[in-house]
Amino acid sequence: MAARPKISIIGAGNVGASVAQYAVERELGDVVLVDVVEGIPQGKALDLAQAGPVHGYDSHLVGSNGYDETADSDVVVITAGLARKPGMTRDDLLFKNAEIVGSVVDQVVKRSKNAILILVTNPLDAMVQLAWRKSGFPAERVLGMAGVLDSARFRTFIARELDVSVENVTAFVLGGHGDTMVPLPRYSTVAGIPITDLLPADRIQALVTRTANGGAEIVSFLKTGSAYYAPAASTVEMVEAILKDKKKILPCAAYLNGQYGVKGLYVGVPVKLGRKGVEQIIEIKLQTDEQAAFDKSAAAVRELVDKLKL
Ligand code: TXD
Repeated sequence: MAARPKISIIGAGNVGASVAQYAVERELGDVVLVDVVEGIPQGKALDLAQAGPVHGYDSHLVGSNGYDETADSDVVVITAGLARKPGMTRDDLLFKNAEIVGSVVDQVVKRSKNAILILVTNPLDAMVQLAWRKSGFPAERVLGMAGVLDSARFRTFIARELDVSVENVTAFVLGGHGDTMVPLPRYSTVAGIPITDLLPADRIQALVTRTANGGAEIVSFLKTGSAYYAPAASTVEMVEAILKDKKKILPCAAYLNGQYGVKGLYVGVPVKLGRKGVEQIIEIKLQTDEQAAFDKSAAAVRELVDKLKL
C-alpha cells in the first residue's frame, strides 16, 4: 500500500479542482485529477503541486485524461458532469449527467475495487443511486454529498442572523438535495440551544427558505456556473471523516433500507462516516409534519430514479 491514501477526483472543473486544493491543504492524501478536457487536469494538478512549497504540503498531485493513474484509490470523488446554468433545474441535468456518471463509474470501479465513492454530480440523489447500481459496490461504500453543504448554508445564515460564530452553530438538514430538502430547526442549535428558542418562527422560516434556495442564489450571481467553494469544502469534510476513520456524524445521501420509512432509495440522512464508509444510519423520530416533508422529498428522488429506470 502506498504511504499516503489515494484520492481520485473525476471532473477537474470548479468543484473538482477545489476539492483537490482543500484535500492537499489538509494533507489528506495524494490526489489524481481526471477530466475529459485535455490539459486541464494536468495543468491544475501541476499548479496545485507548486503551491505545496508555499503552503507546506507534500501530497503528490497528478492530472490525467485517463483512469490508469486512479488504480487502487481509497476514495473517489465524482464531480464530472454539467453544472446548472440560470433557469435550469437540477433535474434538467438528469439524462446528460446519468450518461457521464455511468461511464465514469465503469472506468473507476475496474481499477479501484475497494474504493469508497462520493458522488457530487447533480441531480445528486439519483446520481448516487445510479453509481451504486453500476458499481456493484455495497451500499456503505457509495454515498453522496449534499447535506453537509445544505447544513453549512443553513449554519451560515443562522450565524449571521444571531451575530455569533459559525463554529457555535450546528444545523440539521434531511431529505434529497433540491427544493424539497428538509431543514430541521428543532435540531439546529447555537451552542447547544435550539434555534426555536432563539428566533421567532417567521425568521426561522425565512432562513429555511433561503437555505433551500441556496444553490440557486449563487447560480443567479455567477451566471456561468454554480457554487463550488462550499460544495468542495463539504466534500472534503466527508473525505477526511472517511480517511481518518473519524466516525463523524454528517448528513449524506445514503441508501435507506427501511429507515425513515423509505426502502431501496438514496436520500439525505445523518450517517456515521468512517473508514468503511457509511458505518451507521442515524435514525431520529420525526414529527408528523417533518415526516411528511421527508416523504415528499423522497418521492421527488424516487421520481428521478424511476425516470432512469434504476
Ligand atoms: O451539493 C451538491 N451535490 C452540488 C452538486 C454542489 C455543487 C455542484 N454540484 C454539481 O457538481 C453540479 O451541478 C455539477 O453536476 C457537478 C460539477 O460542478 P462544477 O461546478 O465542478 O462543474 P464544472 O466546473 O463544469 O466541472 C465539471 C467537469 C468539467 O471540467 C468537465 O470537463 C468534466 O466535469 N467532465 C468530465 N470529466 C470526466 N469524464 C467525463 N465524461 C466528463 N464530462 C464532463
